[in-house]
Amino acid sequence: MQTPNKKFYITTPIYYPSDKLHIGHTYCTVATDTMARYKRLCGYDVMFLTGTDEHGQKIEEKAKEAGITPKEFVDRIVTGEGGIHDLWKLMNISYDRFIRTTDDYHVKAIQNIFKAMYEKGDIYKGAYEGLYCTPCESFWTESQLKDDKCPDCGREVKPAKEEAYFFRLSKYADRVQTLLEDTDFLEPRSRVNEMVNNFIKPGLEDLCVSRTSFSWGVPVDFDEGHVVYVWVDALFNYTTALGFMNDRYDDMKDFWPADVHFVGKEIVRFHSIIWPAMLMSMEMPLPKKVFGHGWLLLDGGKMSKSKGNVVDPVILADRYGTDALRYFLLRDFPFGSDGSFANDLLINRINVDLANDLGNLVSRTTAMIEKYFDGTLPETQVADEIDTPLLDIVKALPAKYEASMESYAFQTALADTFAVISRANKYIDETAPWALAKDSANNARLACVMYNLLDTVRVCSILLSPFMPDSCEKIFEQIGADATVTAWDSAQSISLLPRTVSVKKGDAIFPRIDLEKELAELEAQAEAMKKAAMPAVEIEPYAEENVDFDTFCKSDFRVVKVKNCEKVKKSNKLLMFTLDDGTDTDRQILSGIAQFYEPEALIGKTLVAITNLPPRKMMGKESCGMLLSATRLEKGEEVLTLMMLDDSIPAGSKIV
Ligand code: ME8
Repeated sequence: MQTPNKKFYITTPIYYPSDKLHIGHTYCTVATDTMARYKRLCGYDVMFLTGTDEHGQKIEEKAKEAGITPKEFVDRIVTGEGGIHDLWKLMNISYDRFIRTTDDYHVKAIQNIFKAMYEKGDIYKGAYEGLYCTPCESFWTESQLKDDKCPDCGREVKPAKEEAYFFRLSKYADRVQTLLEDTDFLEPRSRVNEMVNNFIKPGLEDLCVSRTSFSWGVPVDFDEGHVVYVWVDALFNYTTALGFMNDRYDDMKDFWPADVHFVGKEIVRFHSIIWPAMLMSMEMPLPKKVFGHGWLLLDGGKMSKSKGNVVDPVILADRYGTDALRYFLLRDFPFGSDGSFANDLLINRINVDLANDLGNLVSRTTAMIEKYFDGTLPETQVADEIDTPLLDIVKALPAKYEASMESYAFQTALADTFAVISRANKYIDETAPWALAKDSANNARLACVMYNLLDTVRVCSILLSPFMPDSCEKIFEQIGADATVTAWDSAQSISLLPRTVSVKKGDAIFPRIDLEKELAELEAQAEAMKKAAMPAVEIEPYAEENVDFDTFCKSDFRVVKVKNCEKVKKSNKLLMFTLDDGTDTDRQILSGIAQFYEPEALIGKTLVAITNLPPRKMMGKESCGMLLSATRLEKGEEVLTLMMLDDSIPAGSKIV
């Protein structure tokens, strides 16, 4: 049923413009776009918001490294060539509004919001002492750390102390817990237990909501030197973009509360605990739902630019088409769970579903109608009972599809639709049009078969259009379906195409891909990207003097295992290693690498040592050998990486 004038407000997270976006970011935005398009198709007046989260220490530091201002830095990534705006254009993202947290109206609104919570007494001044993760802009308590590292990103945390403002998160703990446990505010349901057990039950502490250690943020306008915590700044974007506490827009009454926020699983905590608590403080209605989707993994881990394991959506969309990529993302991975990305999955999916099943159905049907009927079907058509199974599943499809879409089960909606497409291909085999065409007495029957195929394609393409908007338009054109038979309501009925419909066979909509060739090319490209991501190294001059072979052979290189490693007291540089060198006696080596490694992180590692150097005393301790490492200059600074070997190599093995 069309639902005229009903509003639907959906958001993506606002992305950090600290690097180029990768396929993981694209995944979330494509899902949101598909949902927005589906709702528009159903007759809703949709507001689809996306944007960028431009403040914080990470951006400030990156801009400094690049030698430009933070604003110049984010402008490059957001609006510059190949930036976020370009990516969303390429991916056909139909957002209605794009917010940048550096937009004036947003900055002013955040100041107003911060002051309102302060005046209410929900924000107060105190001092913060804790462990800070700079990339995540998050303070952690000792007990929240995972293996002494940030529980979100696994990186080092640093002790930090600052005078700061706090939000009384603890005051809202009970209400938030009830919200999570007693309503379906947060989905999938499995995320509720995680939030309640890991964060709420252990005790919600008040949240530090201002920073003084950097300045790239929204200034607290009543206390110079403080900037608003980036997550307060970021979360309220969902309301400031509608005009909350500012004059730029006036859409709060129409679109707030949001129908759904789509967010990745690692930011569910911010959206399902901190966000509702702050809205409660502001006495505002809560969003109807937060949906925490899974991650796209690569080689078993989360994609990250710093690890050099990202997949570039631009390369894939350029090679295989935007729609094919959009389809793959939502067809292969269940939205609420993690999924592993791989190029062969993408290519096989395109070949099997799009080129073979859908593409072939359209091209075979239109080609046959051109061949047998010069492109236009005759009025007289004869039905047969063999048509019934196909027509029955076409009729049943929209309700199933709708149920899946309403529960964000994109994968199921697509699987069901493609089951009908496969059924239609089977119907071609069952009805054998080429046999019917041999005798003109069968013309009316043949026309009916062709008509049923076209109409099946029409219904399926309506349902696929939120996923693959451009391709479905092309299909509509080829099968002669104009706007009067491609709206949402038209998907609910079969046989809506005019009986004497004319088709226009066009180019293949989804060309088949040569799997082997493409995989090789993609791999070569990924290698090149990895290389390009490597930091530029200043090569030290090579030694001019040769060493004779016998002298070289005297050096005794051995595999050693780190049994213990600790800092040498009163030394900034030295780490003291206790090593298993395969003999019964531990070997002690001192190494001036404390600035590059935390000693605990090295325990258990397999390293390489030269063992026949004369023992030497450093800071009163004896060192028997030297550990080998790779050293180089990066941006003028010395960087060092210890040579580490596969742990399966036993200690004492000689290296020759
Ligand atoms: O978190 N697979 O920004 P962000 C799936 N600025 N999703 C992924 C992904 C992957 N491999 N990598 C990233 C932020 N994402 C904040 C949001 S909202 C008020 C502030 C998703 O650029 C990630 O899960 O780091 C998150 O939902 C989104 O991309 C933005 O990540």
